[in-house]
Amino acid sequence: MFTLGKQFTRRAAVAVLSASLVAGALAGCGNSDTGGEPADDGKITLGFSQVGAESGWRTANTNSIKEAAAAAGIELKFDDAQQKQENQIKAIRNYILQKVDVIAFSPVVESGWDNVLKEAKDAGIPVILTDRSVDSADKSLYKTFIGSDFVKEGRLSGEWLVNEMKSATGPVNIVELQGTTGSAPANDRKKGFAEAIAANPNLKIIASQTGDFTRAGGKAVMEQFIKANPKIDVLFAHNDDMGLGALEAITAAGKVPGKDIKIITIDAVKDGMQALADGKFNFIAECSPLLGPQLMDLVKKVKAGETIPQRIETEETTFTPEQAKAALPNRKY
Ligand code: GYE
Repeated sequence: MFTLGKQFTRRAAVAVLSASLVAGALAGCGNSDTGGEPADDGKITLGFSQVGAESGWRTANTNSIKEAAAAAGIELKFDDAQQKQENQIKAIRNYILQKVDVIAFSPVVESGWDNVLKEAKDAGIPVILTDRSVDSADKSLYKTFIGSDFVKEGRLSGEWLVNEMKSATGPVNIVELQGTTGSAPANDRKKGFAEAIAANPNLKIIASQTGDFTRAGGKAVMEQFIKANPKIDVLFAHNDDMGLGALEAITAAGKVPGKDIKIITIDAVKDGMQALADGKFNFIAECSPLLGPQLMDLVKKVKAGETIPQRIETEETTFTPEQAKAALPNRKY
């Protein structure tokens, strides 16, 4: 049995005791008296559990977090969970044991977080969700969720397609490359897209499978889709990387991406934007990975005991090939 509570009480007591000894010593050296409160050197330690390194989006997100922490003077403990929930839970438990000031993480899947979030809450460590959310009913288990509206991204993708195909007479066969099974972006993008095309019965999703948000996954699944379905008109990929992997499968099958098969993706990382500017992709709904500066700001506010909104939504746009051409020279990631 894991006796977290007792262990923490004892450790906390030791920490307070040693902190007040330090404070006392400092007071003796002429520093102002802290009135018995533990000395606070103002340093903030953030424990961050990252999903993995599955995509260009994720690399940009990791860089943004590391750079922003350094710029804000926040000590960052960083762990890459390699797309495994068990690794994230382990990392979070370690951060609790290390008594970091704040924990932030991007949950690989939506479900199964209640226990570890309760452990953090019981230890008095605030948690911030970044990028992806959890389906916990108890919203007091975390301070805020900062990230995109994934349903909207799926909906914008579907709306573009409805307009693009408005004069199509026959059936339009769509294949879908889903993100990581059980992840918020995969669930929500699928939902938003399906809702947007629902009123057009000629737009039909004929196959839908996960490519795990990776290039290799996108390529392998697209190969199967092409083998099994002689007529594919549209690919909807839940991220750029899967779309980029699928490009290889499409070209190898002797088809022209962007023409024989129209391609819609989400993210708008540099390689995706290049494919769009080159006419290999047709449309991208943006999802911004640059969450670092806002996250550090929230960490400071949470540490200072300020109230913050329960939900902070990232601002984003969409891109056509022309817009991608214009944006590419300034694209940082
Ligand atoms: O779209 C994908 C990444 O959670 C929004 O994860 C993120 C998604 C992003 O692997 O490329």
